Amino acid sequence: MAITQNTGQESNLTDGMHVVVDALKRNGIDTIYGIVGIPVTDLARHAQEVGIRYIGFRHEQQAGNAAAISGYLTKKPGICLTVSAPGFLNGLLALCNATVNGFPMIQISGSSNRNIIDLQQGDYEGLDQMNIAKPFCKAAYRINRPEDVAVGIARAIRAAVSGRPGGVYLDLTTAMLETIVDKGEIEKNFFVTKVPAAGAAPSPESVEEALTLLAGAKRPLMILGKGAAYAQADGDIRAFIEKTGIPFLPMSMAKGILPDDHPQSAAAARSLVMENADVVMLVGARLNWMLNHGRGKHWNPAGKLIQLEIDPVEIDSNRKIDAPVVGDICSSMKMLLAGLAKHAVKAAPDWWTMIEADKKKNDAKMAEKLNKLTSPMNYFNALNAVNEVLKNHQDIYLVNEGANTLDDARNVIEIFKPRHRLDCGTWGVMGVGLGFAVGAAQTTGRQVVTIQGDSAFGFDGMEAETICRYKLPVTIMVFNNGGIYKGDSPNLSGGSDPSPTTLDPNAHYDKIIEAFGGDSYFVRTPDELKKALEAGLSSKRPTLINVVIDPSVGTESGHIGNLNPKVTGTH
Ligand code: ADP
Ligand code: TZD
Ligand code: MG
Repeated sequence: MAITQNTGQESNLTDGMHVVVDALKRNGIDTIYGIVGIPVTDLARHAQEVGIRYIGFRHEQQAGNAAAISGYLTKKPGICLTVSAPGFLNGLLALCNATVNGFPMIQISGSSNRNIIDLQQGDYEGLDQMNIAKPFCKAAYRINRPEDVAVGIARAIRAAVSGRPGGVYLDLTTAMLETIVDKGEIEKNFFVTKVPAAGAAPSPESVEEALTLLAGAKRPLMILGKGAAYAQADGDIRAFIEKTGIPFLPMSMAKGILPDDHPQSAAAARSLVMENADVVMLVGARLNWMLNHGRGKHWNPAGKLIQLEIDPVEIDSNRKIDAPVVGDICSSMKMLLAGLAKHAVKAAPDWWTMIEADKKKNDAKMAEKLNKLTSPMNYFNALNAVNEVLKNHQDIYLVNEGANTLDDARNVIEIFKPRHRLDCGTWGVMGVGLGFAVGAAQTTGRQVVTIQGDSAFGFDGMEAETICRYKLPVTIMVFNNGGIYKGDSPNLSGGSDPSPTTLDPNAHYDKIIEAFGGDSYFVRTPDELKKALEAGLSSKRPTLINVVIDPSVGTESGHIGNLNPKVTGTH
């Protein structure tokens, strides 16, 4: 397909591809993340031509991750563009991950013509993409005619952002992209989608019931999840917590809705508050595996539950919810806040006495771990160095993936602003790091820091080139302990092959960014780490720091070793 050059002569005719680009632009899409090839190369070119920023990646999964995190940060669907079959499949993991996490994104993929695919006649990069995408996304649509572009894009945007947000697949056939149409005919039926995600209010009765339950509680607790962060109800959530004195626990990506050093954070007394709370209010957090399904360890079986949730089907999914508040958290929090005038909701002083004592004890234990120097470094003294620097840069966005590198950083690195911690999320998936970093840098215009395990970095590390090519202010930290969880596991055969969890502890990941013109550091001590991080942040240049971590200090599977099968047999 040739590039259509602007000849200066107005024609009444256009084609499906131009109609798609114009429709994206008019629907407020300002960025496309993708990889080009047949049949979407010109689509990216023309998007760039009309002022949409196009960011070209090295692997579609990362383009998809960038789109997904941009959707999470903005409540507008991020767009990932892929070529047919293999490119489409490479993007699919990110689309599915977005759906699982509730991030709005649209994967737009070029596809082969239906006549060849449907008769299975063997096309170049031929695959029945829409049917393959369906189980992995929230909705899938195909646009077969240019006159359907406005409707097709409206459907995709609505599906991505309404209700529980998620990933949408949009299939564009080659035939549609090259169909010639009259501009006037297209314009007659063109529209831009309005109010794609209406903030549905909960029923006033459900809000009353929740407040009555909370007012009767002796030991109330609020658990904030990434649905609360996504909703951007930051001010009302904070006001409700501060007015009622209720302790709160943030889930990983909800850190920063209130700053981690807020006096009402119960993060340092997590087990105690979970075990003793008599009423727990979940705000945009599912009772999935991350909360032990609301039962067993750390849950008070006699406790009552309130759940603020947009998806009615989520309620009672794991355990009875005593007071469901189904609606958009923005509306729900406003109504709850207004209801405080009538309901005396207040955390009792003796609840806080218990919490304070536990926090003090646990904080002291943690301080000891953080300040104990070792050589080589362990996760705690290395992360402490990072935290001391980042405390003075509260605007930066943090991306975090790995096992120990993820779990320990979640506990050590303080987050002070909403949506400033982006991580592996609901699936614990590796390979989101640099895609998220690019998406966050592009979407927010701010600096991004990543903390990635050496294994995690292996899944997305080539995007260091993308970061350098677009000159993004990203500082990558690779915590190199020479392995998955640990670098010193034995090969059970006694042979010389590395063990299944072993990677190279002597690897110089820092060299990778040098190939693309970025700045590199190799650090062995907390002081060196601090200096390197400060340098990366002040230069605002793409930077990679290889952080040497003791291969022996990691824990199998980080904090979730209990999820491994309990294998007791022998050969
Ligand atoms: P976490 O992993 O932080 O616990 P989850 O992803 O499990 O969070 O849960 C987030 C929940 O928030 C999902 O069930 C989702 O439907 C819900 N949610 C997302 N956006 C909103 C919103 N605007 N209002 C209410 N609930 C929301
Ligand atoms: N593949 C994918 C896509 N996601 C995964 N989560 C895994 C494999 C399995 N896995 C984990 O759950 S954590 C992890 C893998 C491979 C890497 C842990 O090693 P790391 O971190 O170097 O990133 P630590 O600090 O060594 O624990
Ligand atoms: Mg590792």
